Amino acid sequence: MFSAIDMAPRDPILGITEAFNADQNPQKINLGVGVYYDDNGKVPLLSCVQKAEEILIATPAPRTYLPIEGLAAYDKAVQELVFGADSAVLQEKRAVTVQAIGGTGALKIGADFLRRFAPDAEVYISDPSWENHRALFESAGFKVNNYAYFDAATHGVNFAGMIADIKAMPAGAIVLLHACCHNPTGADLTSAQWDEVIAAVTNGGLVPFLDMAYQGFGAGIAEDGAVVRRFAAAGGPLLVSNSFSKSFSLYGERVGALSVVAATSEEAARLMSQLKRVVRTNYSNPPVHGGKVVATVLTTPELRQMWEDELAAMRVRIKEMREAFVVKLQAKGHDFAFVRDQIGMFSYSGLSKAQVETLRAKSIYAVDTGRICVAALNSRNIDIVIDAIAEVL
Ligand code: PLP
Ligand code: TYF
Repeated sequence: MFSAIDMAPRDPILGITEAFNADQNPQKINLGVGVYYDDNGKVPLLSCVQKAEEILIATPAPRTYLPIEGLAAYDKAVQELVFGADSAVLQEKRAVTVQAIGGTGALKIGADFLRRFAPDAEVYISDPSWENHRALFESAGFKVNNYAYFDAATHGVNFAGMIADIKAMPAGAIVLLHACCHNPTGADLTSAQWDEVIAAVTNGGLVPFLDMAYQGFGAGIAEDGAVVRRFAAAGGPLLVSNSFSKSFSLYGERVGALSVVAATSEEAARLMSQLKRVVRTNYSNPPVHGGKVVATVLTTPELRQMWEDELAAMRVRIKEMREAFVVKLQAKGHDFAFVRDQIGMFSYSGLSKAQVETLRAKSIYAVDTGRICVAALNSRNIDIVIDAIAEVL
């Protein structure tokens, strides 16, 4: 029966890393995958994580199964981070949170849950969006549509198109929104534009699903989370997936969570029972280590401060690289000022597929769409990248 099975297409982003790894050039640079590297080009191991692990090692614990919904201290800390400890949804016990296998796992639990209770709804994702959004919701059985998002002419958001598309969605449609640091474009909405989106989503009876994979990489932890709080305050159903892959540099530990906001605490209890059913039939219960590390950091004041400082340093370094990128290209006569206005790890650079291919021949790897990971630039490689881009322009 296996002889007729075709080769599946490669993930376009993770495929770049494979090509990069195979490249023998010692000067090679990977601006493809969305990973934060420090100025030495290394994926950091945060000090707050190391300290939390020291605490965990000093108090050895047996590796029993976690509850289906995950570590209680983790779920609580996630809720407070995402919604704010003093928010009405938490005071009124209307939010439920399950620990998930990264942000991807959170999206998958949400998709399977929605598919069970809204089988006829269609899903809308931004054009463009993270590659896996479409695949995840399609594999859960949904029809996935795009809403207008990026304007290549301005390198920013096509807000008129976006809001018109949202207003045209049928009631009950599921609209996936990037809470901050849009992947792949780096173009975010303004606060006033979010007001309009929240009103359109609420008035249209849509189901918002906020994906927050980069909290803290935009304007700050609370600032980036503000959109979630505003949606929660608007009433109505709400799903939120969040990931600590980037903000804790814990990619391989797979730490994320799905939170769902209900109308009442009684409804919340029913939702939780159904979320647990989804988890149980997928992988039973989540792994222990990453959740413990994150919970320890978030609930230990000294470590929490350390994390906030370390995350701020990552955020500031990315902004410095954006600035350097703009200034250095300006000096060569090229206007990339829009890169300064984009936010988070990525920029849609406007480079064409052909230009990206020419860069690749110089061992500089970007995504075919022109997406570059600004967080992979550093003080040693930026001049090499700038020279190469200036040449291909
Ligand atoms: N959502 C977006 C927008 C992302 O960019 C990512 C990146 O990996 C994810 C979700 C998935 O997060 P994780 O790597 O924790 O599964
Ligand atoms: O967009 C990115 O580069 C990150 C990492 O299937 C990633 O979100 C990319 C592709 C993928 C999983 C993670």
